[in-house]
Amino acid sequence: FDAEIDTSTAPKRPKLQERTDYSRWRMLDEAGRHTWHYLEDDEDVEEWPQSHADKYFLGLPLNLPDLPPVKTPLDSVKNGLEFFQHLQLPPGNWGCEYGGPMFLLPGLVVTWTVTETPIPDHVATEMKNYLFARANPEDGGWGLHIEGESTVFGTAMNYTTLRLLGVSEEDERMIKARGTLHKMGGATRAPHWAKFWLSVLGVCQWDIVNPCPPEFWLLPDWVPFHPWRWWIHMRQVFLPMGFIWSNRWTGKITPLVLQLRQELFTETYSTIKWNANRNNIYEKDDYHPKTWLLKTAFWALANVYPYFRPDSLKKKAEDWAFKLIQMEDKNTDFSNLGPVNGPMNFLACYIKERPDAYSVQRHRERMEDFLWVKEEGMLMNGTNGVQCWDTAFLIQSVMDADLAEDPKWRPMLTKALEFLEDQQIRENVDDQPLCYRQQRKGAWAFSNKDQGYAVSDCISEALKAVLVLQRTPGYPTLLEDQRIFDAIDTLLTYQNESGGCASYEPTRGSERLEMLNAAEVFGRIMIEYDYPECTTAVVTALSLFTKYYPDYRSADIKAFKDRAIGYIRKAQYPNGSWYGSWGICFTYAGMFAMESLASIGETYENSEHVRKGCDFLLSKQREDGGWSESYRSCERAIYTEHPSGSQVVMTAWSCIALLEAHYPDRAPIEKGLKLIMSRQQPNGEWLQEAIEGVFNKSCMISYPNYKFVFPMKALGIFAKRYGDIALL
Ligand code: LAN
Repeated sequence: FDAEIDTSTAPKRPKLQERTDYSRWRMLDEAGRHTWHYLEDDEDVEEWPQSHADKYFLGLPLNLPDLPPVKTPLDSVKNGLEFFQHLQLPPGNWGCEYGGPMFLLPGLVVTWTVTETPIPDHVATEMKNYLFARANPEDGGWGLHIEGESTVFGTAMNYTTLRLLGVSEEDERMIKARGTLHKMGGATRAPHWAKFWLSVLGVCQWDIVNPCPPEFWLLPDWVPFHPWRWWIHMRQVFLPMGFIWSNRWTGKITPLVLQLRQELFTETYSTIKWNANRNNIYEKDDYHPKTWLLKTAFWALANVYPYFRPDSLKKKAEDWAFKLIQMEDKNTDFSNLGPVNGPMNFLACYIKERPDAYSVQRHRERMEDFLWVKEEGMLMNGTNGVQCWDTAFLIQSVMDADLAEDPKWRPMLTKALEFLEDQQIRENVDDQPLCYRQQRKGAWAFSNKDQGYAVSDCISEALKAVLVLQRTPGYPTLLEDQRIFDAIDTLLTYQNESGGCASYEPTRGSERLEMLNAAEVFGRIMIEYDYPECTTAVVTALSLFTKYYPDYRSADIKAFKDRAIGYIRKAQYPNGSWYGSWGICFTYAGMFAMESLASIGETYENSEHVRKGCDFLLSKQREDGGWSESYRSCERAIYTEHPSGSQVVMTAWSCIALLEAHYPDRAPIEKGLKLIMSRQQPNGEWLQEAIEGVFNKSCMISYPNYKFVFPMKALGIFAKRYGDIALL
């Protein structure tokens, strides 16, 4: 391989330290764009002091005073707010780490490496620390997410990442991880995405990657499996992946790449049969085994199609795919939909345009938006933040506690309202039909408007917050009626035939497309599905809207709600529960379901569905008054307790559900709230417990602000309903 080796221009590898100096990290929030900065210069440190939020995120002591002891639910909410207000960021929003998935950093670090982007020492140091902190203690490997057992995906990719960051192969932790990887069969048994990244890096050869031809994008739109019909996360990853795959592009083969070829496999590199390993996958990585149809299609695409693939067609497909990549870049100002397609689009631009092109530079800058520093080190977030989502919930919690009119919280809430005002998406994207985007005018995204992807429930939650808060005495009307109507118009485009709502778009393809799910590690990802949480959030928002604007599109809204409620009833399991797809799991969906049913007047007294829902939740309440649900619930679709006992967040969700249901006996609710209150710290905070969120059934993701917003919401609703009576 000597001829291929190129050491001349390879970027110098970062110098790793044990730790960085945590008093030098700062998080900058520019209108909801979060980036972390390491101040090497002492003068900068003085000029830009660390905020409470910085310290909190970094796990440094805040030294906030103890607050008066709590007796009543509102005492507890007030103490919670007292603490949480310190974490509000200058534009008015809240921030948090959004970690969990363990497959994101590798894509970024491989992209940085092959695009010869220098990795600052402090970044490499803290990424290394995070990855080691999150290695599984027993075997030193990594799983798909932070709570998962070791897989080839997690272990091969994070091992490679650490090597690219400058860790020696002789480090004891690396020896252990390598042993685990080899025990699982080595990187030839990795799933598709890992094979893709390792081929980009030059550690695997492209023949090991199942085909992802960009020609799919040239199919006429009526074709039932055209990518425009796929779930947006799948098609937006498939897009740059197809472009890069078609180019069979590989970075420079450096000595480190050659070393990795020795480290990642159980066989000698030169004897590996790349073709033959395309479908080789370690059992634990194979959450969604490929269907015979997909395997046959792959076989034909790999063995037959190349003989019929004229260069002109290849070029046409690549060009069109690149145009679509450019539209995505333009529409998001290079933020991109998420942390998987972000680095891939970056690489596609690097391949197609000059390394010093604007697109490459801007992508390089945008990578920072995904990074986060916490006490364990630096990680890559699942999105470019949780800004709009968490801010909307915080506003709702304060309103539910009837504290919005208290002058004490007015400045905080006014800022939060200003943030949501600023983040409302005002226009549809350019070339909307051409790049298959959904209407978004008037909507909110989950993170910020730069990313700009509307989501049904993100619109709903933000809208609820804005609607009520700006009608509360003492608050400005920042969104005039037309802007509210824009949000409603967009929201009303989200309904499926079934009456349910999905996430980013109404469902565009058949469930049979799941037969083409090639990602292996995730289930049910190919199309949009109806989600109880999304549907219920939309219903609640529409109900609230009609209270304020009874005349606007009232017939459409009524029809929408009737059909949505039909879906919600149908989606209830025979045992009375609803399956949650984005939070863990039945307690999360139960809360949304009860809220939405309450919003149309259905409560324990008059609804069989609500009664069954309450009975289900009550059957899961624990001795200590709390609820505890493990992420295993999501994988198994059966309520599963978390081994570490009651959890504040799930207890709050269940209490909110029972309160919304007007469950007649307040004793179990009081018991739950007592548990929540007893877990509150003297300074008003709640501590992090088990992970709260999930996606694609198998991958967990953290929502650290849930431990604030939902307990406060539950306590607030209780106080409003029963009075602020002493519970402790
Ligand atoms: C999210 C985060 C937010 C979440 C809610 C708004 C909570 C949900 O109700 C609707 C779906 C949505 C928007 C959602 C979809 C999938 C995301 C974007 C994520 C779980 C965060 C990370 C995940 C994304 C797919 C991660 C990248 C992985 C791939 C498989 C591409």
